[in-house]
Amino acid sequence: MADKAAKRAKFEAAWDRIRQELVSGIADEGMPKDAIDWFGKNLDYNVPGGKLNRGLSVVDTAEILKGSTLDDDEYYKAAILGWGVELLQAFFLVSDDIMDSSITRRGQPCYYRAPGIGMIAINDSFMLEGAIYYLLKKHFRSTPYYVDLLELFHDTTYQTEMGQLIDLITAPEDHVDLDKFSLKKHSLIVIYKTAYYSFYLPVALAMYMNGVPQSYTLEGKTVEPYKAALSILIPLGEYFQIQDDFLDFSAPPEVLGKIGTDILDNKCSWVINTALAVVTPDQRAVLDANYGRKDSAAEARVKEVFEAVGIRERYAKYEAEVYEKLNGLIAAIPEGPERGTIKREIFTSFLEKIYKRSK
Ligand code: DMA
Ligand code: MG
Ligand code: MG
Ligand code: MG
Repeated sequence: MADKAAKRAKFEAAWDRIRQELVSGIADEGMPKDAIDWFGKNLDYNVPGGKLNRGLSVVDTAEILKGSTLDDDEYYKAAILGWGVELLQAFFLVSDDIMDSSITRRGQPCYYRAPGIGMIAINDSFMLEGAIYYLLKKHFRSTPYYVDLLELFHDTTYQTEMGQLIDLITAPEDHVDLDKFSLKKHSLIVIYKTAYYSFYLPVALAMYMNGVPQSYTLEGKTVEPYKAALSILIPLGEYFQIQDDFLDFSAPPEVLGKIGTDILDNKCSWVINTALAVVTPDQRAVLDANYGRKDSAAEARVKEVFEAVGIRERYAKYEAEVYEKLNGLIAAIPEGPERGTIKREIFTSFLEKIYKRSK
């Protein structure tokens, strides 16, 4: 398999072609030049600049399932699905940054804060979502799995929106009540807002594209491959969002590409929940008085408590344990040499993309 940089370059080259198709698509609708240019800038600002873990996982999974290199047509199809996930991610991030009052993303101002954009970002986020269905119709309408792709994108989008809803209403701006938080609540939030679209979606898309059926028999046992995939990818996604929460508190913004806002935003993050479980009454009083206040001095006092209870060591311990646990779950997946069946490498390849990440 090609090395990481070459894979990324190939996937990015497919984006140039997809971008061209999308821009031509709105030109064909008769949109004026200023609208076509605006849409092109929306795509350029929001779609290509991320880590591309989600998009690349579609291509990687498609290749693992096929068992050999994808031909040009297969590669482009997988890349369209991969960039579809990246478009969905861009749609969520543009709106998430408005709702979270975030400042920077991918090392530049959040889109709604870029010059001349403002609340037009809301409609631009909808157009990023619409672009997915334009591409699916154009390239997959005549395939037997078109409806599966549509349903998967729709269902996953709805699940993510439910997750964003519970994330936001658990973090009211005007009323801090740390008693409302728990690791159980956190788990529900992150499974819905992150795990389905970031982990299950890319793998399931590649499975549909490769004709993986709903069930098959392996060594006399019935396997339900989409359910088996979900049973690994949901805990994997939970781990990924716990990393996101920890990095929000701990990572230098110039490495992370974004300035953390979870403490100011009163978010029910892994960090606050882990601290709440071990604080002294005095530390708890500091958290009650300072968490979720739109004030950087209050934020600094919260961070001091996080350091004092050893959040960094607790996170390192969590990461080591969850890595073991996930590898155990992956090892238990039934696997055979047959084509059209799932392989453990799909999941190890995804896990290795995120293990010990620093951004
Ligand atoms: C991420 O939640 C979830 C979605 C659907 C974007 P978040 O606000 O923690 O993400 P980030 O830290 O990237 O703003
Ligand atoms: Mg956010
Ligand atoms: Mg958010
Ligand atoms: Mg975050």
